[in-house]
Amino acid sequence: MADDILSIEDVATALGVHYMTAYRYVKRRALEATQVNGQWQITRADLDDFLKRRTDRHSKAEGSRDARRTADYHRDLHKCLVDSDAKAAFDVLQSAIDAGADMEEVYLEILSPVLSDIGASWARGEIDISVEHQATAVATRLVGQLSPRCVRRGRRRGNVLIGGPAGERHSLALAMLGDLLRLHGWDVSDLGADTPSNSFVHAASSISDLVAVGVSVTSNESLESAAELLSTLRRAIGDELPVLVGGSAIRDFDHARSLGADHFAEGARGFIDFLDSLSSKGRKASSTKQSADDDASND
Ligand code: B12
Repeated sequence: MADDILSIEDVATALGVHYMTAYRYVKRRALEATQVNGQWQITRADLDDFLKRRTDRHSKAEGSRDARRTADYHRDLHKCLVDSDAKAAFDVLQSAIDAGADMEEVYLEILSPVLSDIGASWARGEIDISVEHQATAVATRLVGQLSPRCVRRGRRRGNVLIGGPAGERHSLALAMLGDLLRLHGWDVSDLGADTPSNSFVHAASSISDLVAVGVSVTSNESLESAAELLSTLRRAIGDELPVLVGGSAIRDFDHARSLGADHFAEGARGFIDFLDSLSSKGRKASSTKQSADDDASND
């Protein structure tokens, strides 16, 4: 490639980010790129332009963030959840949004870490289980209030089915995951936690235009039922449709494989990247088919 034409790998190296992150900038059209013989190419000028816009955006957001940092939101939200004060908790998130946080940041960088801290305090015996339950009830209300904001207008990209295996009780993780996928243009059917395997199969067989299935495992207690669900799904729906396993109880790809999954993704962002890579493969396949059809009709 000429010096001023870069590949996604070059861009990832220049920005110091993972390949998939650079790929996501291209897919979201945040970074201009053109596809030549199936390879993405980025001009150095477009990369410079991307960097400039990013710096401008950051300084604008920093300036308008009324001097409150993420750590302050954590501290305030933590207090509201532990005090079971739903109204004040919502106000904390609203002020983060007013200061420029998007829904992905609110869920992944504010609400989730606070829930994690509360879970850790419970595990260390510092707070009673009743406090954790009340905090969870408030968090559930917050997600209910914020969920309608997790929409993306425009062309729908396909359906994704998510749910937890039998015995799994962490439905809030699924609710947040569903919202984050919706933000990226996917239609999501969320079966919630604790879904019997045959209900999963029923849903997977009845949803049209299904692109992938995600099995969410948060508790070690449901690893066994997750393995059972994965093998039931595989038998019932074949191996065409990708079935991913993820969630905070799944350590890595090898762990996912040991449960019988073919795919693993890390966190909601990993799921989003996985779906993006599927849709780009689909487009590549259909454009290859289109050129094959064109060649055939020219013969
Ligand atoms: C709220 C909560 C509960 C609530 C759940 C309520 C509800 N409706 O969801 C209640 C009180 C019911 C509960 C029960 C239990 N809990 Co609990 N709980 C939590 C807590 C505090 C928050 C969970 C949460 O919602 N996090 C926020 C979400 C958004 O984050 P997340 O889970 O990481 O999910 C994200 C990603 O992982 C990803 N993702 C999720 N699914 C998938 C799927 C795919 C395919 C992909 C790609 C990505 C993906 O997307 C999500 C959005 O970003 C956590 C603490 C923590 N560290 O998370 C403990 C925690 C998860 N619980 C724990 C435990 C031990 C339990 C209990 C066993 C306690 C008990 N003895 O009864 C039980 C139930 C077990 C069961 N069988 O399910 C442990 C789990 C340890 C483990 N790995 O086994 C934790 C970590 C607490 C701790 N520090 O010990 N819990």
